[in-house]
Amino acid sequence: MEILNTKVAIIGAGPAGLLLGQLLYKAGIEHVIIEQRSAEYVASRIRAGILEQVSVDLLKQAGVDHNLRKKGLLHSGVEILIQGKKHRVNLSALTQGKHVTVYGQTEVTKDLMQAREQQQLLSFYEAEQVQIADFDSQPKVNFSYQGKAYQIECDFIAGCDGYHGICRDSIPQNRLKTFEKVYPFGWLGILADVPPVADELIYVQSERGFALCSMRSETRSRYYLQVPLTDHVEDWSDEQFWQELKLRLDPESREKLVTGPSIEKSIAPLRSFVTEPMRFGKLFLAGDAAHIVPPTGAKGLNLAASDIAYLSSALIEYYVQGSEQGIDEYSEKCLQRVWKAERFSWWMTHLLHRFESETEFEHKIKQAELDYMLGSQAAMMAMAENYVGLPYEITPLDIAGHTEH
Ligand code: FAS
Ligand code: PHB
Repeated sequence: MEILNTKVAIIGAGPAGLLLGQLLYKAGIEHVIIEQRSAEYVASRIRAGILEQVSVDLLKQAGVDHNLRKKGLLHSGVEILIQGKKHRVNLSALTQGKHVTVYGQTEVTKDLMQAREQQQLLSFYEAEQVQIADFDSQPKVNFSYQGKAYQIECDFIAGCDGYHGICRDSIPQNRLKTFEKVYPFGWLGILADVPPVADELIYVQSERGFALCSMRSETRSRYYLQVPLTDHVEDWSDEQFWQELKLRLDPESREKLVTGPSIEKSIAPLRSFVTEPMRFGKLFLAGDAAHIVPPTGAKGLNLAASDIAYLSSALIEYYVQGSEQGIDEYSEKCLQRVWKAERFSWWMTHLLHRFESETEFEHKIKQAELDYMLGSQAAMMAMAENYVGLPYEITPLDIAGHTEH
């Protein structure tokens, strides 16, 4: 067995793990990333598409925003289509000029991976039998890589291994509490090299179910349909997808919709999930390893970024200033922002999706809530400030203004 020593062992090379690695590198803090999948697989995953301004600022501080500044699309509003009528939510006017940036998680991941490779930082892709131990005293990560056994001894472990990872499951059940809500439907998503149907996103509430018209660029579109959990992606031909989407759109959008062959098509289940706390001795959970939101509010990727903003600042404060304050406050600070995003994502999902179990009274109440929101400056302001992203409790790297690279 080969024994390696480092300060921080990061498990998982998704956006959370890669961004943490990049911020620690910028502060000169030694770390290693251990990832179970191949680099090609990680770089090919298609997921989120919307970045909050605070996430964009963090990627800039990490020094990986070159492509984002060139290719990211600034959006100052979104459309909500209710029973065939479109309503524009002017995000910028409602939030003193804030906006969101359309830039795929796939691109964020590639930018972070490219920076990591250029900086020649240590990453173990296709690691097997990854296990963590002693995270209360002398943290260790054991794994095999290319047939050889490794053990990493470190000061801290960052569990960035997503919802299905091993870090959360390595914590004794009596030390954590989880909260979960599973939704009775999924999102069938399609990616196609066709121009988007509109300049901004369209969130659709229709009698046939939710739909979302999004994009990755001016030539690549991303669409979603609410589908029953019993559906399988092979049940849906491209043609059937486009037909169903048209039935949920307004006449103008239906007319403008450009269809084409899918380059990716998949069904994602929807759940709300939170782990409390997010810190266990010298093990920190971050991103999907700690929480999941239904994608309706475009918060999943952005919550991973805010966890990493807090964790990177806490670790840099520890190594640069010898203070444990950020580490001690990590879990509480993350969870304050996580639960607000959980609420907003649940609320948007509740309002815009069709629930078979809904009574007629509940349906009328939902329509009244939407009607009130779209007619009230105050209610729209509340929706807009959550959608563009709530502020961080700290300015990331305030503490870590100390950068080595
Ligand atoms: P990730 O899951 O991205 O990364 C975890 C990494 O850990 C993976 O690379 C995994 O291979 C690795 N790993 C797992 N187990 C391991 C082990 N034992 N050892 C080593 N490595 C291990 N969010 C949105 O905002 N909008 C969306 O539209 C949206 N769509 C989504 C669609 C799908 C199908 C999924 C699954 C998620 C979607 N999300 C969306 C949420 C998504 O973007 C996440 O919030 C984001 O990927 C979180 O990043 P990480 O926390 O890094 O977790
Ligand atoms: C996406 O483009 O993938 C996307 C955009 C907004 C959402 C969810 C997903 O709310």
